[in-house]
Amino acid sequence: MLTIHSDDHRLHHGAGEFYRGRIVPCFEMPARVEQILASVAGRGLGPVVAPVRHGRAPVERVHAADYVDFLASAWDEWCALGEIGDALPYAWPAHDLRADRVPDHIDGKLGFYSIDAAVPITAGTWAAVQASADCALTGAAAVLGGERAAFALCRPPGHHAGPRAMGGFCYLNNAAIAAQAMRDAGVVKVAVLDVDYHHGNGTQAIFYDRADVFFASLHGDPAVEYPFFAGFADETGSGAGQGCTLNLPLPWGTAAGAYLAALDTGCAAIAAFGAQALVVSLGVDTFAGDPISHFKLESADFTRIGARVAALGLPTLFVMEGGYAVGDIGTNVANVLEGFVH
Ligand code: SP5
Ligand code: ZN
Repeated sequence: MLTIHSDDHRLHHGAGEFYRGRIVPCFEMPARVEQILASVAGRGLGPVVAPVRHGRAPVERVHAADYVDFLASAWDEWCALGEIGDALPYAWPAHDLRADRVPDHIDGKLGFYSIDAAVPITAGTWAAVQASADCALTGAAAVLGGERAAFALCRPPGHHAGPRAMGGFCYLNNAAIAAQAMRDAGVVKVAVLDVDYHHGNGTQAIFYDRADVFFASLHGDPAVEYPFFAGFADETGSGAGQGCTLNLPLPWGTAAGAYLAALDTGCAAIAAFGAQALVVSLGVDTFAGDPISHFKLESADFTRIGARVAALGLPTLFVMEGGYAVGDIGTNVANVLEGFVH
């Protein structure tokens, strides 16, 4: 299987994120990708190639242009304040506040264009974010070109980023950008299967009212888990997209048996939808040893996930999302890919 990877991910390394009243060191760190790359190479999973630059056009097929402008200029606007640390938001247009106008000041923009304070912007963030999207787009092109599957080793991740908002370590929604690129290349029906521990609220929002992209997600119950405000079972799509969103929230402590049963439900729905290509939002933060999550999958279970995804028989693009047990992340990701191939 082809892996697409860029060293530019290292340009994004936030110092901290806001959590329970304190700034804590970022869980989403460059070492994650280095570990995955080492495992992919060690298992002999196939060639690793650099991404091709695709520019803003395919990004703006799923994100608003003003949001992309914000990401591109946020660091410079922040530095103009004289700040030397990372940019982080602290005020949001929630509930009855004015969400119909974009603030002029960067502090206001950071809140307007975000859903939480786990998205530090550093000097190299925009370069890394673009490279991450390019990995997904290059992977999509490979699959469109006839590859059975490809693995976009994206960092930063993407599935919490909506049309006009960053959040949960995500800036551009790499999986959604890739799925849209497949649509634009003529694939009539595309499915996104999100197996990250957290609900892919951004991906869901991007495709919620559409009948051409099916979104299925297995995740920690948002009643007790980030992102808290999306991912419930009664969210099933709207308008033409009614029935094209499937949320499978699972309780804390979920282990392989219940997880794989839910995965079968998700895969059956994707098959029934008639998808012709598949994008997998691949998070391995479902691992029992993950420091921020509460599922109980063991490393061997990831092989079984890969095998079940392969059984769909679809051209498949894996897009890297979360997973924070840095010592095990390479093993777990390689297990999914190996399970798919064998
Ligand atoms: C892509 C992805 O997996 N994003 C996850 C964003 C999760 N944000 C909430 C983090 C909560 C951190 N909890 C720390 C627990 C330490 N014991
Ligand atoms: Zn996650």
